[in-house]
Amino acid sequence: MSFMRYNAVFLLGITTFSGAIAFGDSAHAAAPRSLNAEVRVIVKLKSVKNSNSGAQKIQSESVLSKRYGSRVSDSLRILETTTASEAAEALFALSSDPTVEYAELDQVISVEMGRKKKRPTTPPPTPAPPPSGSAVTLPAVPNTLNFPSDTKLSEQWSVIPSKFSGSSYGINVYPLWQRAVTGSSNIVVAIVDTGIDHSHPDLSARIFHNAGEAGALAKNGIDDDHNGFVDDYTGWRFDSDAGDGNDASDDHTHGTHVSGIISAQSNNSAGMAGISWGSRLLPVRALDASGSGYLSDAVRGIQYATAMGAKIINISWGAGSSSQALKDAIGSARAKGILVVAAAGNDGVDTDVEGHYPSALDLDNIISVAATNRTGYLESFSNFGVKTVDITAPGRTILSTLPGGGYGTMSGTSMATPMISGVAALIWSGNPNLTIAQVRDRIFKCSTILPRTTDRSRIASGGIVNAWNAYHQQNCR
Ligand SMILES: [Ca+2]
Ligand SMILES: [Ca+2]
Ligand SMILES: [Ca+2]
Repeated sequence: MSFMRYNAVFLLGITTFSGAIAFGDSAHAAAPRSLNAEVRVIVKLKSVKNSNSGAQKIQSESVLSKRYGSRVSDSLRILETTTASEAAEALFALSSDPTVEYAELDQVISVEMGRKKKRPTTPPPTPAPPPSGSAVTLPAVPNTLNFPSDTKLSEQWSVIPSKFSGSSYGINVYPLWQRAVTGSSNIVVAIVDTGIDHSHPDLSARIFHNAGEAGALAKNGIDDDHNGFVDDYTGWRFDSDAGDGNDASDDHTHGTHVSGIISAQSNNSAGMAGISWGSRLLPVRALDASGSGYLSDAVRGIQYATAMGAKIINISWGAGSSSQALKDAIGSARAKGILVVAAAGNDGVDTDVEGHYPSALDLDNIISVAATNRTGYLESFSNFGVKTVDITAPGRTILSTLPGGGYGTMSGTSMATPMISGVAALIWSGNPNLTIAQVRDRIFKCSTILPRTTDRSRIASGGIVNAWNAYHQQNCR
């Protein structure tokens, strides 16, 4: 067992707030909870048909609970001990138990929100520099940004044409919007994060609701669709500490910010524009108001998103230790054709050498994402790795939604990751039969080449995501 080391998992955003933000101070000032993952052991039992002993068949649930911990999902149990040494003893014993497939320590996951800065002033639109890298010719547009009609569009450097942003290294999604490629409601993107402010005016119409718990069924205290979750009409909160529940709202900031980047309501004369504003967001809360939670809760969140029919799962956090439970959950998502987009991390390190998970897991349904800035350079905070980091996307001074109806900018691989989720949602909206491999190929091979050779040597695809190219499979390598 190599899971004894304490490892924090961090949400990968660095916040800079702007505009009127209506959430309470406690939301982002709360001290991390005193979660103690060192006393929690994640236990996976062998399935009965694979168990040589068949021991599970003859053991009652009460016996199983006592020995292996309480069942928290179809495949996982959590054995809670009282001290770290007890947990270590339990791990040792479980490692030779023929009924156990594996056991590992749980991990604490917590938000990393440092480097707060003053509100940046929005630069006035400037003439674009000569195009470099991208061979796509933007269509002629009026010299004012009047489509989509969102009032903060001019602050979104990564999605507007270079003539307005002054950068040739945005994601080139604007010409798709002009041709009415704006995403399909059939594509559900699960946000496994701190929750979503589902009443935000730029998000409320974009939330996926469970039809099996609709109307009067949403509050009747009954699991009407028999999926194991009572009244999960608007997502689910996985919280081993405070208790699970059907309130997946966001009293931090991070999950709401990630969500807006993907599919904030657009062309509604208000706020911002999301990349794939026709697609829908499934709120899966696994981190709380202090930005802390257990990895096992996030694993359960991934299992839930898989069961609820998500096509894409956005993971803007990471762990320092590998986890078989995490790998299993993403492997099960793969079997259902689900793409997982994962942040490469904000440590400024090579994750080929220093592990970061799930971004560096060896699964072909994971796209790991580094962060670039408006000059197309890899950000100094961004992790990299020519084997473990696939692609880059803008992750510096990104405007998006915040709880309470607000907007603000954040920087981090957390913000670059939903750029890829949004572009993948657009690709699938117009090409629903593409496989994960085909979508990955388009995103990697049809990307804008990173302008610096040093950056190209650190990223597998060597590129910045280019939505137009990927959607049309043009200008590919
Ligand atoms: Ca239910
Ligand atoms: Ca119900
Ligand atoms: Ca809007």
